Amino acid sequence: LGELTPRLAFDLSLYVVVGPDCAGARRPSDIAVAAVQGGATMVQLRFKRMDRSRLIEEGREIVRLLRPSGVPVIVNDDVEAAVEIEAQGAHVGQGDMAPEKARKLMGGEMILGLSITGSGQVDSVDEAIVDYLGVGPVFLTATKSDAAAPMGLDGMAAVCRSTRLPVAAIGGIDVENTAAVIRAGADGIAVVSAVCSAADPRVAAELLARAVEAGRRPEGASPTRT
Ligand code: TZP
Ligand code: MG
Repeated sequence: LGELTPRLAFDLSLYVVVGPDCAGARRPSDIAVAAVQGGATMVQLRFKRMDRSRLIEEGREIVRLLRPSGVPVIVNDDVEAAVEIEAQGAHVGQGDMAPEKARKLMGGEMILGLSITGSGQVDSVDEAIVDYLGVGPVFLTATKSDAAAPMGLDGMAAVCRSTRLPVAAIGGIDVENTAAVIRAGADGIAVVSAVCSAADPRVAAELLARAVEAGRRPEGASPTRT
């Protein structure tokens, strides 16, 4: 019967990843709220090295603040924390908890994301268990010190062609290259520094959301007026 529980809806268009590392003097919750005000459609809490009680505390606060927006909050790495803070989902990497185990802990409703760093990892993904793929790094990034080699737009496009799951491209994505990433086949972009290190995270999110839209229009088409 668990398999009949419908998954929560989500939209990968602009997936903003917040962490204490990138927040500077600002609180992760301030950045998360600003990002959503600017048009983020999904928020990930990536609190590497934060002690667990603070993760739970900050996480609960962000879940509470974002609830009225309907934007899902996804917790990186710690599936149990995601359940505990009543986040909408969890995201695991290749070296983290196995998706099968994560799904058992989460139940049928919560959203589960999986990182893909190369096309060889796609075949083994169970599309009934995992809901979306985070694919990258697409470009060189200084944000993740242990990141795999960049796969480039072509590598990312190959992954997109080999899965039916929606793909959020990650790694070195900014307002300049976003449209090309979308044209290459990504359903959305996941960014850390492009929003978290911006002087104004709300404005940064707005510009990125517009760039995603631009990437979805036929090349050369002009934006529709609103
Ligand atoms: N996974 C692959 S690259 C990356 C993660 C978490 C970091 C992306 O950060 P940025 O600042 O958007 O390049
Ligand atoms: Mg991880």
